[in-house]
Amino acid sequence: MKQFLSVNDVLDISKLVESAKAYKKNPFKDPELGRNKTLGMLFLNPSMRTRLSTQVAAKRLGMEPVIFNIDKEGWQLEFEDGVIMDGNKSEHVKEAAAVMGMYFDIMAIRTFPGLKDREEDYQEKYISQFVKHAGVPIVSMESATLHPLQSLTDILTMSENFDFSSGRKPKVVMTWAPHKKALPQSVPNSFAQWTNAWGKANFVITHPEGGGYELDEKFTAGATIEYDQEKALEDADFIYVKSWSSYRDYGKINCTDPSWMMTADKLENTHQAKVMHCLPVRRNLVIGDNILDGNSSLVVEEAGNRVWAAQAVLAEILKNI
Ligand code: AN0
Ligand code: CP
Repeated sequence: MKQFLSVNDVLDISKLVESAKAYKKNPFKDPELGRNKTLGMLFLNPSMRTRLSTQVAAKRLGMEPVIFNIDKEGWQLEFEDGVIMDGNKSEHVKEAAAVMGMYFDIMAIRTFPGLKDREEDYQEKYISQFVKHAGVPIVSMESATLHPLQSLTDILTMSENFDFSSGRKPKVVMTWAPHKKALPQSVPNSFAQWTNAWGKANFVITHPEGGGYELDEKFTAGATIEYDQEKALEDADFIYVKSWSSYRDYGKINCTDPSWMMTADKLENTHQAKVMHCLPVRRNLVIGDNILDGNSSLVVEEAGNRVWAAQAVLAEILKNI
């Protein structure tokens, strides 16, 4: 693997999942793979899980991770081409990325969307400039439109929690939930893209009708869209809860209806569905206490799996440099 920006960089999803499972069984089996290699981890936005799990994964492969909170500790970067830099931006990404590429063997980057200009966000203006100018493999730690380390983790978590030998496909339902803040579409886009590419589930997406919550079909094509949440959840094996801002009416919060919150009573007509969420989650706004404190929730186990997904991805890239 030469980079990890989306599922399209993965040759064989099942193999990558198996590799993650092998690291889960034996975290220290490849201590030499990353020896004398440095991972630069750049944060333009906050993170807990991605930062810590990727750092732990890198160390277990013998790599040295270096963290740079560029949003707080670095010079403000200019990303526009051909501008006169007489404002508050001190350095252009062309130099900054090229210089960091001199220091690191692999670079991992977190950069959220602005949620103002859809075209700009969906062109992945920020991460793509690092890909262009850094000259080293780039790993997405959540970009403007995708979060592949999260999605690989989610596929791993589902594959561990379903008996595929039954011959039945799991029903996976991704349901929208309300939120106070306008959130990126990255996690749901990416979950849809990976679940479709994985091909081992019957995949349904449910969100309010009206308000433009339909996601980019580039990622969702193949999934069934069902606007009635109750109907969507029938016979579900996995319920993937996520809040996102409107895609069609870009970046807007057009629905705050609390009846979309995921609560324990909604599990009644499911196949004892397991509930997933990427975290951080706002309790009793997105998911109720009666799920998060009960045994249908997979959220902590899921977050724990982030380490193995990151280790599998870094290992694949290390084998190629
Ligand atoms: C972010 C999001 O929805 O993309 C990060 C999730 C991993 N969530 C929040 O900002 C709450
Ligand atoms: N799920 C996830 O990516 O969490 P962080 O934002 O804490 O990294």
